[in-house]
Amino acid sequence: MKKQIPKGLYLITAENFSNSKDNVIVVKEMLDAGIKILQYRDKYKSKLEKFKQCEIIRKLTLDYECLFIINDDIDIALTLKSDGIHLGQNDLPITKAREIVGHNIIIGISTHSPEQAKFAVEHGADYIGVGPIYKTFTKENVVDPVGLEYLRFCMKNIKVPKMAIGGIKFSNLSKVCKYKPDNICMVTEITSAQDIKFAIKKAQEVIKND
Ligand code: TZP
Ligand code: MG
Repeated sequence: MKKQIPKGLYLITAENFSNSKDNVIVVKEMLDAGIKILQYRDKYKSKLEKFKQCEIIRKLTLDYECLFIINDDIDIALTLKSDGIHLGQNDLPITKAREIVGHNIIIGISTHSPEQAKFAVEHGADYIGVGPIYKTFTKENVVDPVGLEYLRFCMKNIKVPKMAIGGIKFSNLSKVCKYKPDNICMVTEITSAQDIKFAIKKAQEVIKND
């Protein structure tokens, strides 16, 4: 069965911005802090290296009851029975991805415009990424920031859960929270924190109270 998407902080791995720690170490710290939705994302490793990390993370996320989404690699997702996959605008079209993964797996789609958001939902996306809200240096070849206006549009017009992403830091978190997205994604603000557990608790407090 397709799992429910928990609201709140949505975290993504970024080994290049993790103070020389590997993704597995960082994920353990995130899980210990109580995160409930995690995406494995790594643009630099070989398939085998990604598979090995995901294999460990799949076990950990089951133990901690954390939803596990894999970016890009549908084959790894199917092999390890992740809860979902996340695709961008230049990946396999959502309808083709759905044919492969079936209906018990969550598909999240990154969107950057009202047209892309509507298209994703009409073609069966279970949630959409909305961003980048602000400028980000985490992702290569990223599109220009879409700003909070696009988040406002999605909150008003798009039915599936919305995940705000891109350049979200403690300095602007409250501002984004005001729009009440279902999920808020902070990548490097968390992965590069000296104390990941503390950073997660702090973010969760802001999200809960705003
Ligand atoms: N997709 C859109 S922006 C982004 C991704 C994966 C990176 C966001 O990273 P950060 O460090 O929170 O700006
Ligand atoms: Mg992709």
